[in-house]
Amino acid sequence: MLNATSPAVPVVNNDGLHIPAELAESLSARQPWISPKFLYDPLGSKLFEAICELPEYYPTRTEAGIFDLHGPEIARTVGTGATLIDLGAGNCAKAANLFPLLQPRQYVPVDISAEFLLDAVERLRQRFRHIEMRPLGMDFSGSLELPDSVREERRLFFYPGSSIGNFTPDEARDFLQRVHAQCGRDGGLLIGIDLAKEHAVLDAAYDDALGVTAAFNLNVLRHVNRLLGADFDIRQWRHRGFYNPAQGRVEMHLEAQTAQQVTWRGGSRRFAAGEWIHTENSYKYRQSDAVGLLAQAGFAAARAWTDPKQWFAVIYARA
Ligand code: AVI
Repeated sequence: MLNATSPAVPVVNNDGLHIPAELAESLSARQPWISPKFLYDPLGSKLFEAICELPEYYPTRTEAGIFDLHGPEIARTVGTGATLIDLGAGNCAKAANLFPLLQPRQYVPVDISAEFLLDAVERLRQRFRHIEMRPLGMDFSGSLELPDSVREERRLFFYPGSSIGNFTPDEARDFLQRVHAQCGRDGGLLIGIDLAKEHAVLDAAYDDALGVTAAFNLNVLRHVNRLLGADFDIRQWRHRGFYNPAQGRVEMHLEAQTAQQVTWRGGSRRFAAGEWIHTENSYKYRQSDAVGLLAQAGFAAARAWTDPKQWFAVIYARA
């Protein structure tokens, strides 16, 4: 079990003392919600890996296609030999695919799921012995203070997969401002953005036939049971995932199948049958709006690459 003193993956900004209070508060709200960061315990991270393999879940494949097609040009644009800071690195596969092109001097994968990250980095170290790797187990959604071990020269932040869509646009701008502040003078950000598209494509991507996304969403209740000492009965809840056109986002919720009382350390709540817990938003952007957001966050000139269907964009924004 990793903890804050683990030498392999220092866990920072992940103050376990505050997590139960944060969860108890969001579950007690008039419209209950659970932060999407709690989707990523070790099993949740594995389920997300499986989602990325699903035929319905196009973002991972589409983004990889953009890198396959435009990789050399992207590398020429962003340059080589940088400190590559991979936000939400997960299994590190996306960054690792780019190592031959980007040739990072130092690789800093950052993820809230520290155990999962450590396993991935151990495997990666065998393959890329010449790259210095400094994994960080860290919840970077609220603050992005990097330790001194992260080189300051030529910081290239990598934020693929359109994880930016899991923030509201206001939160996204604030987050991008924090990234910009950490970039340094000659740094930049290489970011993946899921673009607005046909609603049926989005509905299928977030409610797949095999039920993997349902398992990913329901697993958050198991994680909450552990973190909060709660007694959610997973069988009493159902996954909902769909595009909300009024908000320009996909939403995930969990719907109570029966009326029930859920208890946790220091609190409890009654859920009516049919009541929803909101677990995730995934905003879909127009490319011009995404570029505008980056500009608002302080980034200068941006270059974008997209796929033939214009479903996804990879954008490089210079600090
Ligand atoms: C991590 N993030 C970009 C995913 C998304 O598409 O919003 C998480 C996800 N949720 C359901 N499926 C995938």
